[in-house]
Amino acid sequence: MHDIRQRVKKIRSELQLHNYRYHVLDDPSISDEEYDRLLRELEELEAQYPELVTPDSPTQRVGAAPSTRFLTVNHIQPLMGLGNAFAEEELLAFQERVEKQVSEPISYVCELKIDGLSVSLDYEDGIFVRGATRGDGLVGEDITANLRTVRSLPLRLNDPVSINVRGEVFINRHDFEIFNQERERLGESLFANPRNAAAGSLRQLDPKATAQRPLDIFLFGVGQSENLGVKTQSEALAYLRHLGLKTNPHSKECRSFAEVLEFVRTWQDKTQRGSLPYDIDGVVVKVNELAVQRSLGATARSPRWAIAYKFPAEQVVTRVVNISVQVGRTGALTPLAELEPVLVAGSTVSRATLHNEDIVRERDIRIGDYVVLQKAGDVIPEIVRSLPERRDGSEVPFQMPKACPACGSHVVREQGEAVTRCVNGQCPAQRIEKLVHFASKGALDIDGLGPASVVQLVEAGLVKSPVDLYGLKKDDLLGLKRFGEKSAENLLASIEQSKAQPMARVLFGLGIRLVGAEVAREVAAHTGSFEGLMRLSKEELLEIPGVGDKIAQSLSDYFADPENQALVEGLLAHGLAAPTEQESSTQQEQVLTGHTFVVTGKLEGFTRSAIEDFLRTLGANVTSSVSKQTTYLVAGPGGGSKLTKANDLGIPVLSETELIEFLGERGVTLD
Ligand code: 0OX
Repeated sequence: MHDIRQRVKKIRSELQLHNYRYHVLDDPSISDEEYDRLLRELEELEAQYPELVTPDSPTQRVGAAPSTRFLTVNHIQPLMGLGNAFAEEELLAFQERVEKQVSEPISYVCELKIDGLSVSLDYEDGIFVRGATRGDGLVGEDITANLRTVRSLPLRLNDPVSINVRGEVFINRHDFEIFNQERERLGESLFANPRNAAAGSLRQLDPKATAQRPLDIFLFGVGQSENLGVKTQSEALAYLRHLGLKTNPHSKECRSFAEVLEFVRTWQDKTQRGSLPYDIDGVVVKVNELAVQRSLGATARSPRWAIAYKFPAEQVVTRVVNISVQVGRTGALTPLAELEPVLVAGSTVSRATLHNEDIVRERDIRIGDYVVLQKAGDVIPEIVRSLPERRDGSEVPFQMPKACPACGSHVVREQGEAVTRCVNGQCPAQRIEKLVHFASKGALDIDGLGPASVVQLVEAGLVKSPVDLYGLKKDDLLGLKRFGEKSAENLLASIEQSKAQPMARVLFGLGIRLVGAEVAREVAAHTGSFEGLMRLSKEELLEIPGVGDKIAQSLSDYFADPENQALVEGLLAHGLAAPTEQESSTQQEQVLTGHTFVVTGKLEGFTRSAIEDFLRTLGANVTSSVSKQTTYLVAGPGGGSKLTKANDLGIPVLSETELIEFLGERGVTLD
C-alpha cells in the first residue's frame, strides 16, 4: 500500500509538472502519448483505491455532476472594476491625480487588458477550492466546477498558501475559429467573438461541456492573502508565476510615465495587437507600490491606483433603414435605428438606440442616411454621426409620434426633460417591459421568464403586474403555447424561489426611475424593510448614501402613488422581501458561510458573545484566536494582541460600524 501511495503521488506531481509546462509555459517536455499513459495509470490506480483520490488530483478536472443553477458567492473583498481613459490626456490626468497624493517617486506597471471574463480564485493551503465570476463586484456566481476544467489553472500551487487571486478567462482567436467551425458543422449557433464564447463556456451548467471548450486564463492580481512579503505589483506578478499560475508575459514595469505612454502607443498599433493570439481591448496602468496603492484607496466604483486605457473603438459605415420607436418600462419612448446589418468589433449589428429625439436632431440622423457606427464601451452599438455628404434627397427626418405606438394613448414631454413618455399606466408595452425587468437576472432572477414568456402571459390576460406572477397555477400555464408540463413546473418553481430574494433585488425589480441595483442595495441596507422605507420622508431618504435629490424625489413619488403601494403590499403579502423567522435563518445562513471570524475588544452596541452568536447564525465559523484561517477580525477598542496579529497576517479588520456596513451590503441588518 505504501508503494502504491508513493506511486500515485509521483505520477500526480509529474502530471502537474507536465501540465504546467504544456499549458502555462507552452513548452512541453513529454509527448502527448506519454502524458496520456501516465494519466491512465493514475486513473486505474484511483479506480482500484478510491480512498487515494484527492480534489487536486489531475483526474479530478471534470468530476462534478451537472447543476441546475449556480450558487452565489459573496466576495470577501469586493472585486472592483476599473476607471477608463479614452485618450492620452485622460492618462495624464490620472498620473496627476496619483502623484499629487504622494511625495516619493513611484513606478507603474502596464499590463495588457485581456478581453475576457474577470474571475476570482481561492486557494486554501495551496489547493484550488473555489472560483467565482465578478458578478456585480460584491456577489458573483460559484463556477468552481467549470474553472477546474481550465487546463492552465493549477489545481495545486507550488506553495501551500491560502490566497485569493484575480484573473481573466479567455479563448484565443485560433481556438475560437476552430471551435466555431465545429459548431457550424454540427448545425449549432455560432458565437460572435471569443469573449462571448468564453462567457458562454463558463456559464455551462454541465462541467463536462465546459471541459470541451478551449478556455485559458491569465492571473493579474492578488486579493485577500496571508502576508506574502510582496511589496509591488511586479513582485505580485512574479509571485503568481512562482506559485505556478499563468500570467501574461507582456507586462512592463515603468520607471517614468513617459514609458507608460510608450507602452500604450506600442500596443495601440493594430499590427502589434494582431501579433497576439488573443484579443485585448486596452492597457491597464497600475501604481506599482502596494503601500501607495493602499494609501490612494478607492472610490465607490474603482481603485484610484489603476486605470484602463481603452483603445479607440472600431468605426464602420452603414445605413439607417428605418427609425422605430420602443416603449420602455417607465413609458419612455425611445427611437431605435434599424440598420443594414454590419460587422463591428466582432459582432453583427442591426439596431442601435438613439436615446431620445434631441439626440436624433443633434446628430442629424435621418431615415435612409449613411451613418458612422461604433460600439460604446465595446458593447453597445452607437451611431456617432451621419454622413450628410452621401445623401441623395430621399432621406426622411425623424418625427416623434404624437401617440404611443403600443397603446395609442397620448404622449407628453415635460419641460426641461429630454424624454417623451406614454401617460397610460396600463400601457401593455410598459407592462411587459416592467415584468421583464422584474424577472431579470439582477432583479428577482426568475429563470424561464424572459421577454417571450412575459408577452404570452400578458397577452393571455394572466398577468398584469408582478403580483399576479405569484398567483399563477400550473393549469394557467398549460393552456399556453410555450408551456409543457415540465417547463410549467420549472417556471412555477423559479417564481416560488424568487420569494427568497433579498429586499434590494425586489426594490430594484420595481423599476423605479433612477433606482439601479447599486442604489437599491444602499436603500435596502439602510431601511431594512419596505415598511421602513415607505415611512421615510424625502429628507430622510436624502440621508442614505448614494441618494441625491433626484433619486429621493423619484422614490417618494413612487411610494406616494396608491397603485404602487398596492403593488408593494401585494408582493409583501406573498412573502417577498419579508422573510419569516424560519426563512430568515435559512436565508441568512448562506451569507457568511466559509468565513472565519474572530471578535475582540469592547463593542458598543452588543456584547461580544451576542455578536459571535449572531455571526454564527449567518453561517460563519467563529473562533477565539487569530490564525491564517481567519477571514475577518471584528475589533472594538482594546483589541490588543489579536489586532496586531491580524495586521501582521494581512487579515482585514472591521470596526463595529464597518461590520454593520459589511453585513448591510450582504442584505443583513442588525436590528
Ligand atoms: C485584464 C485586467 C483587468 C482589477 C481591479 C484593480 C486593477 N482584463 O487584463 N483588471 C486588472 O486589474 C484591476 N488588470 C488586468 N490586467
